[in-house]
Amino acid sequence: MKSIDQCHLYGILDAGYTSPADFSRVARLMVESDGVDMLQLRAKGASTEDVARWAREVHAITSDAGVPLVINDHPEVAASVSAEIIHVGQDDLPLAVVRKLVPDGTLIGKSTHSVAQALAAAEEGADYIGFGPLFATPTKPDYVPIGINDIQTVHQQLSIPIFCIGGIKKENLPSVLSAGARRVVIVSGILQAEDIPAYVRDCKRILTT
Ligand code: 3NM
Repeated sequence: MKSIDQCHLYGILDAGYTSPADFSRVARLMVESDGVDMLQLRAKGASTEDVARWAREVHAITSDAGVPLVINDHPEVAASVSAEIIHVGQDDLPLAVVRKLVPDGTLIGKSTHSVAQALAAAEEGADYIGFGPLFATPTKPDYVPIGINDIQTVHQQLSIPIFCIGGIKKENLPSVLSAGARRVVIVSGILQAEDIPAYVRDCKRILTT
């Protein structure tokens, strides 16, 4: 199983783009032949039972690939399927509470939308943060983009892994890396690619060379 330090490309299986009936097929495409390093299951508004069922299916695939599975928002599901990571947002439970709901050793990630929130999440004990949205994105339409100017600052101030997110695509990945990013989350770029494994491979190459 990859450790978080080894993870640079973080993919999300998002019910807003992929029908849950297709989760397993798309998860396989995302992790195959050295694909995404981490995979999150995100299904806003779905029931706990549904998320648990999808999580079990997807976890079988990610485990075989040695890729940590991240569950968005549902600590009890992360616990029941022994997912490696739980991810929470600013409006979710405090990390100390989340930590009690998941087995020891489960990592916790938190979404942050400013340098102040990033520092607070690290202080609260997050194992990694998401930092964004860098650019406007239909995947999270209500959020104001924060741009790329704070990427360097946040990397100077934190020692936990920072995954930049929001509007990142293969095409703008080089400029995001030039602005100081080292790790990224790409949602729609991957899920809407005509050839998902090829898109992931190209992004990995840009991230690691
Ligand atoms: N979280 P795309 S931005 C799920 O800033 C999510 O916390 C964000 O999707 C944050 O790669 C975002 O399609 C959407 O822009 C990212």
